[in-house]
Amino acid sequence: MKTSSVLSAAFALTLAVSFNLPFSAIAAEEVEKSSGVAEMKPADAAAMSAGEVKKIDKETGKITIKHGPLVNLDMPPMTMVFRVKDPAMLDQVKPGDKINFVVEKANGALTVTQIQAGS
Ligand SMILES: [Cu+2]
Repeated sequence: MKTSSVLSAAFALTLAVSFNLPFSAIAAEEVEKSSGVAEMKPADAAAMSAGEVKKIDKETGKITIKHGPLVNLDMPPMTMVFRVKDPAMLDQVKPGDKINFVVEKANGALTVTQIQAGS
């Protein structure tokens, strides 16, 4: 071991000992704070909605989906028409498909930004 390593190890040890009490106090406080956040849901899970494709209109870039509750838009289940962000998304699905999708409000229009095969 080089002299400098020994010195920095000794310095680190000194730091650890001298700050031992404050560190313990901070750690205990962090545990208390985090226990209150445990029930939060991940944002991604809330944004993904379930639905069934009813109709596809490739010419206008629109899709009709019988959807479940849209949590992020505070919308109850219904059948409605959405725009799609990219017309190529309409090639991935066909009427009758069960899907999971993400819908966002873009320029005042409800737009489907992601589609995945659902179950
Ligand atoms: Cu709706």
